[in-house]
Amino acid sequence: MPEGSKMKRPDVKVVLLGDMNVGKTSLLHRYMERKFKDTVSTVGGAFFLKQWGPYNISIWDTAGREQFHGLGSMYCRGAAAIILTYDVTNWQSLAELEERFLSLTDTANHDCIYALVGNKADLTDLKAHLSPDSESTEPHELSACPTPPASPASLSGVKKQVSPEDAVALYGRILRNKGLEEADSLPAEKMCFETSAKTGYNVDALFEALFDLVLPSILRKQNENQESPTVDLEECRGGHSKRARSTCC
Ligand SMILES: Nc1nc2c(ncn2[C@@H]2O[C@H](COP(=O)(O)OP(=O)(O)O)[C@@H](O)[C@H]2O)c(=O)[nH]1
Ligand SMILES: [Mg+2]
Repeated sequence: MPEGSKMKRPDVKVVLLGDMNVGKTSLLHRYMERKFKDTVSTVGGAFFLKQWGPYNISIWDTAGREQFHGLGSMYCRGAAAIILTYDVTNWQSLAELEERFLSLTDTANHDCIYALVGNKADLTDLKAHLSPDSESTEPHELSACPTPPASPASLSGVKKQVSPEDAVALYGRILRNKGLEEADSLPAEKMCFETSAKTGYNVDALFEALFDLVLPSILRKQNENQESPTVDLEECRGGHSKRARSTCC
């Protein structure tokens, strides 16, 4: 691609799915902008492009509101990884993943990778609460399940409603839903995370682990010499989304 070209061709697509308010937009902001804002809104969907080594990864944020649900399966088309996000303080947000969002992922790649992410861990877990709100790229232990010790008294007092075991059990059901054998798939311990967009806890670890895991998918696609859709960033800027990278705010 010539230098200075406005056209960027995503090599692979990663999608964030989950109910409204679980923190999808905040996670993306935290990772891309290294910041947390208390009020962010998502209009329809927005994507960011992340350069990962020689590759361009598009990360799609979606709006969890009812009116955008029809678009969910469109966002998932051709996805190499889907981040199913819930709020650890809200049991229903986990249930919704199975009840409403899983069916939207049928349009993803046949070898799509699924990650389950319980966000807002800062409200329930001391380690996530104390995680430095910094630029640090030091990964926390990837085994976000099991959870760090909780100390609700010193935290928000908000009760943790979803345990790591609940997430692991759902991960198993997702694999079965997709007709995948657990033995041949990525293990739940590697694919279940607890994060805090607020403090940054496990956020880099989540995205970077996923990026590494989708590399084979990129290579396979390149081998097949498949064309991936080209995104004209300039057009996105001029169209209904003002900034391709941050139409969400
Ligand atoms: N305490 C806490 N609040 C969060 C976290 N992530 C998001 N929030 C808050 O939850 C609300 C919804 O976040 P948002 O990113 O808009 O959720 P989305 O609808 O899934 O995109 C906002 O008020 C955020 O400030 C987090 O990790 N910890
Ligand atoms: Mg949002």
